[in-house]
Amino acid sequence: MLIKNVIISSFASLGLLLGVATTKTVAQMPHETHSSTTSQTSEFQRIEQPLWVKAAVTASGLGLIGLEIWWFLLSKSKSRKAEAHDGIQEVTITVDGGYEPSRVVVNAGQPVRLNFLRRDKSSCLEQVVFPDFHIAQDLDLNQVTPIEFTPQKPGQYTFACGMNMFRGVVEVR
Ligand SMILES: [Cu+2]
Repeated sequence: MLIKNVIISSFASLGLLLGVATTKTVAQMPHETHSSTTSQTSEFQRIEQPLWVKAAVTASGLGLIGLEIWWFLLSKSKSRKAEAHDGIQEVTITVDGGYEPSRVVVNAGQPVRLNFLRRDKSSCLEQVVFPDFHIAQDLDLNQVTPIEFTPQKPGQYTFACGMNMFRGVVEVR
């Protein structure tokens, strides 16, 4: 799933790079075809890019691809095991530019309480959705909003912001 995302976004970046390269060649074409007939007026001036500009564009593109791989694979590996208090498995999840931790490990057949502490002002993260448990809850800023459910079957249950941009996982064992 994550690997697939990385591959797709890397190809998208490469496509963008190629797109920039081909646009430049296309823009040069009218000048070359017209030059035989109307040699005086040239609307399209050939701009010769210095080699270091080409190298810099390529390097920054590769840098972005590297950043994506880091973002998808390394920055999302934080997981936390829920601690049981009075039979309820509890974890506090800080909402600030994403979910921290973004992976919560719980046991099946035992009530779960996730305490969402929303620190992020952006409206993007004002709602959290658990599709598998039919929960859509608004989160108040700088407050803890508990969300309770009891997972019956082991598995991976995702939760996300209202627009499905930021995601987390409840791993039920
Ligand atoms: Cu969002």
